[in-house]
Amino acid sequence: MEDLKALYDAIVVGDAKASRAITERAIASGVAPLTLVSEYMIPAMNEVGRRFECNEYFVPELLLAARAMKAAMEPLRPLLAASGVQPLGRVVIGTVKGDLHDIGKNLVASMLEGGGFEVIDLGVNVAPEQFVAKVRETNAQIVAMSALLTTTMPAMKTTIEALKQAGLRERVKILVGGAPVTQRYADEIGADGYSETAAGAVPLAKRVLALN
Ligand code: B1M
Repeated sequence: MEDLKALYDAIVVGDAKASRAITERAIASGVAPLTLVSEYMIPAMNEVGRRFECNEYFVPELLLAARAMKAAMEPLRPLLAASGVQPLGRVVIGTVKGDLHDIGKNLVASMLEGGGFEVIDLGVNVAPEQFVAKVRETNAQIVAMSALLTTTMPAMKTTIEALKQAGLRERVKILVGGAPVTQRYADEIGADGYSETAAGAVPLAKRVLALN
C-alpha cells in the first residue's frame, strides 16, 4: 500500500516528479481519486499557504508546490472528468481578471466535467469582456468564476455587470467560489450560487439549472 503522506510531502516540498509517481501508483492500487485530492493534495496546498503567510515560504516555493500539485492532477484529471453521459449543460469557467491562481478552478472544471457538464475553460486573468464574448458565442447556461485574492474578488461583480450590460444576465446562471469568497459576498454581488468546494460545484450547477 502506497504511503500517501508522501504525496502530501511531495507537494509541500514542490517535488513534481515524486507527486506524479506516487499519484500514479495510488491510482493503480485502487485509491479513489477524490480521496487523493481532498485528503492529501488540498491539505498540502493549505500547508504551503500557511508557510507563505509566516514567511517560511516565498513565491518560488509557491510556484514549485503549484507545479507539484499540477503534476499530481494530470493522471487524476481524466478520472475525475470521466462521466460518459450526454452533457447536462454548458459552463464557461475562468479565474477572474488580475488573478493567476488556477489550481482550484481546474479542479472545479474537472469535477463539473465528471458531473456531466460540458466545460469551456477560459484560463486565468479572464477579463469581463472575455466572459461576455464566450457566453454569447457558446450559449452557455452557466458562468463559473474563481478568485483567490481579496483584491480580485471585485472582478466577479464587474463581470456580472458586464453580462448585464450585454443583455445576457437573464440567460445565464452565475456561480462563484474561491478561498476568500463567501455565500454572503455571492449574495451581495448578485450571483446565483456559491460553493466552498470543487465537489460542491456539481450539485450547485444542477440545482441552479433545476436538474435535481
Ligand atoms: Co498565491 N496567494 N499569490 N500563489 N497562493 C494565496 C491565495 C494566499 C491566500 C497565500 C497566503 O497569503 N496565505 C494569498 C492571498 C491573500 C489574500 O488575497 N487575502 C496569495 C497571494 C498574496 C499571492 C500573490 C499576491 C503573492 C505575491 O506575488 N506576492 C500572488 C498573486 C498573483 C496573481 O494572482 N496576480 C500569488 C501567486 C501565487 C502563485 C502564482 C505563486 C501560486 C498559484 C499557482 C497556480 O495556481 N497555478 C500561488 C499559490 C499556489 C497560492 C496558495 C499557496 C495555494 C492556492 C491553491 O492552489 N490552493 C494560496 C494559499 C491557500 O489557498 N492556502 C495562495 C489549492 C486549491 C485546490 O484551493 O484554489 O482555494 P482553492 O480552490 C478550492 C476552493 O476555493 C474551491 O474549490 C477548490 C477545492 O475545493 N473553488 C471554487 C475555487 N474556485 C472555485 C470556483 C467555484 C467554486 C468553488 O465556482 C463555482
